[in-house]
Amino acid sequence: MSKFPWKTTIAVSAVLAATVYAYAQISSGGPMGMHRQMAQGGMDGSMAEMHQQMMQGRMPKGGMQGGMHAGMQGGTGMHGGMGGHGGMHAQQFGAARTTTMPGQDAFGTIQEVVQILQADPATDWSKVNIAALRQHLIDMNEVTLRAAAAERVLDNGIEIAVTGEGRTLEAIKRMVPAHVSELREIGWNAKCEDLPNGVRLTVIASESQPLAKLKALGFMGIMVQGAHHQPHHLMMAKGEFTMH
Ligand SMILES: [Cu+2]
Repeated sequence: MSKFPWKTTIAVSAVLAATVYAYAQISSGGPMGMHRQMAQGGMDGSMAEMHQQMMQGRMPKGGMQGGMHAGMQGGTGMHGGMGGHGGMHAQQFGAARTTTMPGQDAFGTIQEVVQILQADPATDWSKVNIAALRQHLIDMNEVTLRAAAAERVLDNGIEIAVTGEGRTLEAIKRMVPAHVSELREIGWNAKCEDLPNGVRLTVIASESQPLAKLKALGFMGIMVQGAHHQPHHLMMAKGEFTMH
């Protein structure tokens, strides 16, 4: 990661977008390339089995690398995703391949933000607050993975009781109402009311958000609408944003 061009001098917001794009390319390039090969029947029995073992987490690292290399050679999946990143290509296929995954997603998010701040000479370290970003990422984890969501379909919308206890409840109370504000800004008819152990989120159907879609999206599909988290995380780390 340390050789990305964003380490140079472009404006921070543009840098963030570019970095997010690059991450998306990397994370989709590998598996997609492999799946594409499988779909085209290019993967023989042993490769398919290896793929299955890998998905189940049983594949030893050394074996995987050889198998991937053999399977991907000559395919266009990886090349398409990687664009002009010659260095990345060498990392994927060369003898001195190194790892790129940071570990947990929250760890990687913080690492990316810290790298951006360190690369920017204008960073005001007296305001930087990585602890606040960490707390928010814990909130995201709680709401995404631990909150209970009881959905009820109305005649003209969907009503979701989002509940939890302790740290999960704190996260629900912070994140869901803030997200409703974001939804309203992008034109959704949404509201949020307090419950003793959480909140009640209501979204009313519209022409652009029909009832069938709201039902299909459910709690988490509604929570991921918009793209405010990425820029907000950087602002939070810079101490310019306390809640969302
Ligand atoms: Cu967030």
